[in-house]
Amino acid sequence: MDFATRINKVRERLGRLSGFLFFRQPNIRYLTNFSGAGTLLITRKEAILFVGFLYYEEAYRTAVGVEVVKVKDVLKELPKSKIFNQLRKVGYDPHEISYATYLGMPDALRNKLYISHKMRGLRELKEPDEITLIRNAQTIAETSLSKLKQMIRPGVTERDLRIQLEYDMLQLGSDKPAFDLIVLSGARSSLPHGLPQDRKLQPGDILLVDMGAVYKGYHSDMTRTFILGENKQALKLYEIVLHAQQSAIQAVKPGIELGQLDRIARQVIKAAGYDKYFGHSLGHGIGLDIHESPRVARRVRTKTQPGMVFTIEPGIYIPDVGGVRIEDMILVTPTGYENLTKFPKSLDSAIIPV
Ligand SMILES: [Mn+2]
Repeated sequence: MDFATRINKVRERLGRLSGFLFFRQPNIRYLTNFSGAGTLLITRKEAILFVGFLYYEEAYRTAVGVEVVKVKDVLKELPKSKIFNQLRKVGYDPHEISYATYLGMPDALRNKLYISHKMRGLRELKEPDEITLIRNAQTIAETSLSKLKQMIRPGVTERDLRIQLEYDMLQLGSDKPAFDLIVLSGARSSLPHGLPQDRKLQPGDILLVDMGAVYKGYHSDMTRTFILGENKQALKLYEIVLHAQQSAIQAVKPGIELGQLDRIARQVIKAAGYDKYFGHSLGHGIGLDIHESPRVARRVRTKTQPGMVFTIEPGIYIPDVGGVRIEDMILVTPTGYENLTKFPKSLDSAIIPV
């Protein structure tokens, strides 16, 4: 990882700003290697990481290419610092702070801060090292899901499955789960982001598993839907969703609009008559955040570029009946794409005999 190049990327994007303040962890980690809490100021000449007592030791041991300054209250101390006083306009992304933090800023700080979206796409194009870490996270997830598949049978609960998945991923080296793992069965599978409960699996159930690992800060994200034994309606939904997903994936190449990918998948679902049951966007960028730029949604005009990694995850969710979602991570390559998700998803592989 070349942190100096990354900091230069920030400087190239400054435009008329004399500096930029970062408050959120993933950006700070991306730019400094430091994975704790702090505030990072990047100017044309300097890069200073402000941290409190809790993270000071970690920061000076791990941060690369920045000066580490210990503070008690960065919001009060920053505007008094010599470096800050030399700056005129300092950009920040309001998504990185809470409204309470904003209200708590002294005027001397707030008066120099300008809302800026210039750094939104900073992490959009992944370096080879980052892709390797995403692959590692995905391998952990796939190994764990393969093992979990052996456990899927009537009588086991959503919670049992979630615990096993989380345990196996941690044991295989995951920093933590990439998000609260989603394991939903029967009609509950229609809740796109529901929480696993004590419901026992039954013959004929749909089982939706949305899961991811984190490896050295980098996330993976995958959804597989299984069918326990016979369920004609589930088979039908599965085939439609799989067709929608494959249609969008096969269209990935450099220069295609991200919105176009969404529209391709949505059209397949619409043609089958289920578009009102596909209420979310097609996918999202992934990396140091589970959801990051770029968005893969209907009206996004941004064009794909080699190095982008994003999910493609169409779904159909019918209340009181159930839902099907299939999610892979796609890397845009110079000639097309690579599917980073290798876990089987054919209809045959989704059916679990009971
Ligand atoms: Mn996802």
